Amino acid sequence: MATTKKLRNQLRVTYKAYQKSALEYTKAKGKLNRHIADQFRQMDKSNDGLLSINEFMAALVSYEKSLDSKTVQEFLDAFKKSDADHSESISLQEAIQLQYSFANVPMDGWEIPC
Ligand SMILES: [Ca+2]
Repeated sequence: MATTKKLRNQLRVTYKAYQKSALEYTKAKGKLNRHIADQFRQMDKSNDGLLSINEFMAALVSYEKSLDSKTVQEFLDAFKKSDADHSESISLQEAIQLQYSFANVPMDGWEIPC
């Protein structure tokens, strides 16, 4: 019986830590999603909910002042990697998905950040 009580206590303590971590994980996802959504909306000059290659490059050129051919190629590669469905544009979901991929975190579910 002592073992059962000990294991039950261990389960309770671990569950509390799990709940705390789950809450922090949810908050971290929300912060990242909102940040990417804000950046995305600033880059989406046509307000169609998609980033064209022109919008993507224009935004990155404004961030990175010293552009050489290597940097431009890196931007083009980033665009291609972001455009998961090969539609020649990036959706907000694709933009967020890429960040989860870089963070090595699975993207479980999708909701539009507010
Ligand atoms: Ca657009």
